[in-house]
Amino acid sequence: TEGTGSVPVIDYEIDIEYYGTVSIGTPAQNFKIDFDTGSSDLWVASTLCSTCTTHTRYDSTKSSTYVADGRTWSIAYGDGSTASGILATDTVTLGGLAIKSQTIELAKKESSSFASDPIDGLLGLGFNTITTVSGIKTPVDNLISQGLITSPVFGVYLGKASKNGGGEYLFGGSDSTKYTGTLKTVPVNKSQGYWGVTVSSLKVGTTSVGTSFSGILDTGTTLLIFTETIAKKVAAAYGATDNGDGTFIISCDSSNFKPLVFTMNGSTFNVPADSIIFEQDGSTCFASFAYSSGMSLSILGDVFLKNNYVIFNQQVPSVQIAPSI
Ligand code: 0ZP
Repeated sequence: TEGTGSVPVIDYEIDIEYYGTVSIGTPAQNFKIDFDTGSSDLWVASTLCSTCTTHTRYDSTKSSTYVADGRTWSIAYGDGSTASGILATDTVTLGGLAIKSQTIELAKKESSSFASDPIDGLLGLGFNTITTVSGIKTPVDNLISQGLITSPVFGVYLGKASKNGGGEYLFGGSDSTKYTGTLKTVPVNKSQGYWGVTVSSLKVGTTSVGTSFSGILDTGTTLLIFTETIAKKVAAAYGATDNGDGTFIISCDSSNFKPLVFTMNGSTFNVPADSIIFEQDGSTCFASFAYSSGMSLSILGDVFLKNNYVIFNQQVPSVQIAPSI
């Protein structure tokens, strides 16, 4: 299709994280990159990083299109992971679309959490108001301004390990083979730089467990993260027990579970019963919902997104959602 770029993503360790290939430089150097709608920085491990040995590292001396910048950057994520380094620009290729002079962040340091993580870096798909260095254009901004995509959208399909595994990010369009039913439009609040949505009601089957709360659609977060109050109501409805650290133990038999039903802009979207269990460790099962103490924002992470195809529209801003295949 003209004006679109498709990037297949790999499902890492049973739906914990999804990453695809992004090429940087001339000739292309290929990296495993986590596409994150919860942040807006594009960074990659570099040869300036002596501890990034488990990763493929970008080498600026091997790229004829590399341009130094001189400024520094540093980022800290919700889970405590951090990275920092210097800025540069280079050509970045996403699903065959070559973005010229994209600002890239070269990591000189990464927190130890990345050592066991397969990803070489992240590509933020949030709004440019939350880039850690102000005034930077995100890859999606440049795809639009450089005329590489005809529509200011990207479609996200995250597969499930229990089905077919990987997924697909489609820049510039949506893939109708990846969803069923009708797309429903939900307005987005971008005031905090995230893909913010209002959940007017949350139900376990027909039991209400929450009304009118703010959430964000975040591909970089594995689970569903609620406020402590909502998470405890959801847990009670599923008979799950609090581990005291924000996670819950749940029955390994989901056959009697009702789906978790989100209402947004008058339409309902489900997380089905089998997705309420996140993982099984022997005879112990962990729930796919959690809470983060003191957080007032809920996060609709991969547990929601692997069950619902989402078309993110940066221009309007809005999302269109339909059940995934
Ligand atoms: C994750 O979801 C982890 C997985 C994870 C973390 C903590 C507890 C878990 C329990 C069960 C299952 C998964 C858990 C992602 C992850 C997956 C696989 C390997 C990993 C290795 C190292 C580190 C993370 C790994 N992290 C969320 C997160 O921070 C947790 C969270 N807590 C969100 C609060 N909110 N995700 C960020 C992207 C990650 C960063 C991608 C580390 C992988 C590498 C962001 O999407 C979160 C975002 C928060 C915001 C939406 C409130 C953020 O930090 N944005 C940065 C901007 C800075 C705002 C300007």
